[in-house]
Amino acid sequence: MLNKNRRLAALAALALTASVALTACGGDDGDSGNGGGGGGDDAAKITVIPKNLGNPYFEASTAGSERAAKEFGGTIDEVGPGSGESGPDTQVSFIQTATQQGVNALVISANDQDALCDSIEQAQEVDIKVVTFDSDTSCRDVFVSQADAEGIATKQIELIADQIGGSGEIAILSAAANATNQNEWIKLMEEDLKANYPDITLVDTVYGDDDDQKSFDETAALLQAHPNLKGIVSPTTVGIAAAARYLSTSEFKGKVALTGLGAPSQMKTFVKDGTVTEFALWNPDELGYLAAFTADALVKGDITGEEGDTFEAGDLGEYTVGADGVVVLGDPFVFNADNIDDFDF
Ligand code: RAM
Repeated sequence: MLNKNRRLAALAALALTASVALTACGGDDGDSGNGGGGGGDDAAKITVIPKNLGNPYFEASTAGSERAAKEFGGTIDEVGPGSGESGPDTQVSFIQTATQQGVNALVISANDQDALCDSIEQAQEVDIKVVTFDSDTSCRDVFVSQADAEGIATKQIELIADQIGGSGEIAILSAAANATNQNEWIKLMEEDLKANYPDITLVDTVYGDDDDQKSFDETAALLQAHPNLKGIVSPTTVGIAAAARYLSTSEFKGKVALTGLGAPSQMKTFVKDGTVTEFALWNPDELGYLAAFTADALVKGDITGEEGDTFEAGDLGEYTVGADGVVVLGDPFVFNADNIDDFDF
């Protein structure tokens, strides 16, 4: 079965190489100039489905996917649920429509681990390649992970532990209760706390659904419910920005620590005004860039998603598919007052 797939993939790769060679002979100068990438009939058509639209994090990742598509000569179409719509099956209809349209690949940050699988499997049945990025499902060809999940979790606990002096009550303000990525990080953060930080107590975990207003309100409620709270960890760019906005004009500014995963462009003000000292993230533009190159490699048959498969991802260089079909972008990065001006995503 695998061999057959490999043979088919090899044939597809040959056919594509031939067609690329023909296109090249046609004298195209390589710059299609149409924002979502160029490409002729053989160009990979990729539909990108973020968790929701209107989130600067996914605007950056989609920009990265578009940049990649321009380089490899494919097209990107971004569709997805509206801002703050993070329910388990909010992405199903977009997967079904893209399948009917006969795209070559889907690149999805999943709102739920399992709820998308029927529609994803229907897409795979008609040979659409499925890449998840940022937030995984239990069904896909490859998951492009932003960083090692354990590293993401322990980095956030290390940051909050430092900021509260190693002891006291903390709470987590997460995204949606069904989010695969946040739930995995939360589980790993809980384990790290138990094993390594006996003096820190996690008193509450609340969900802002990656909706700015809900995250803001949940922050206010947390502070009211836990008068001894010393810190908040928010492993979502939407949550941490909303929590920072709340804290920055409240009596808790500088008294209750806040860290987690933030986009530097959204956090700059709050680092400068002393609400937040340090937080972490990776580059979402690079994540989208790598996810699109991964989809293209699957479509071309350069990889099948098996451990050990290697492919070139433009400027980022060569990547290898690891165990369970996971490709890891790199390590998380810590932002603070010394470096935040150097970043614009
Ligand atoms: C939000 C989303 C995304 C997550 C980042 C850190 O933008 O929940 O899935 O990876 O935060």
